[in-house]
Amino acid sequence: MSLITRRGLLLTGAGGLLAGCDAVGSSEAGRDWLFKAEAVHRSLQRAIMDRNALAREFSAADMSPRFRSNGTRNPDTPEYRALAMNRFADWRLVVDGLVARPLRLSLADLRAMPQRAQITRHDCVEGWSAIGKWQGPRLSTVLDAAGMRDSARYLVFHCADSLRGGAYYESIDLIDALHPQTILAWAMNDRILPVANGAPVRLRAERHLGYKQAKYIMRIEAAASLGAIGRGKGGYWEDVAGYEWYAGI
Ligand SMILES: Nc1nc2c(c(=O)[nH]1)N[C@H]1C(S)=C(S)[C@@H](COP(=O)(O)O)O[C@H]1N2
Ligand SMILES: [Mo]
Repeated sequence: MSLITRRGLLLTGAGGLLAGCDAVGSSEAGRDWLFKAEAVHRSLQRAIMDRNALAREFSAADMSPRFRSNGTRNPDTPEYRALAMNRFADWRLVVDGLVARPLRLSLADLRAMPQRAQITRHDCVEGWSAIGKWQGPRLSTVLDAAGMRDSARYLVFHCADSLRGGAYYESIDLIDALHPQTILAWAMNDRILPVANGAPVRLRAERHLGYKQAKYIMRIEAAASLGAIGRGKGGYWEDVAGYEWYAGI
């Protein structure tokens, strides 16, 4: 119930405001109303929501025949092209910031860790969903290896691509970072993750909307706050378009 209502709000709210042609969103009063309704929903949802609850998992029969790509389809920088040419053998995932042991992990390192696979539904605020299968180590396994410091509150995902507003990045808090379904996916639908969907590794934080699922991850930074990163709102779309940082579903 809250899920459907919330999603409805996100679509008519954020989408309408962005497009600038939504009847409610285009008037000053309507805008106030939308933001107030949003805030009420957010606090209600937080009050009744178990942050550790699992997102629904589906069976292989439910998988979408095709999982589309959205946003960047190829970072297409000289650095990324060189990495892709070599099938990401030279890529290293940097894990740094507020950690005891900064890491540089290869794809082989990530594949050697205990793996989790999950078939889940991805929901994009632009109005489409797809069910896909994801596999990779849990983010918590990687964070355990790095040893997070007590001062760490957020994990920031720095991506290889840039859109018009600058470099893509995203962030989540520790509850989501340690959630069992939060994984660093290097495989999708039983194949190596394609470039269009975020190769070599993307985040799957299954209790969140699509824009939180950072693709093309180059670096994971443990941070005490988000204010000094990007334009301070915790993510690319949060910074440039006012998307909510907490995009729980
Ligand atoms: N680095 C990066 N991550 C990203 C994006 C992007 O443009 N760049 N788009 C986001 C959005 S809005 C969605 S819906 C999903 C799309 O994932 P897909 O390309 O696998 O469909 O990735 C998210 N993560
Ligand atoms: Mo999206």
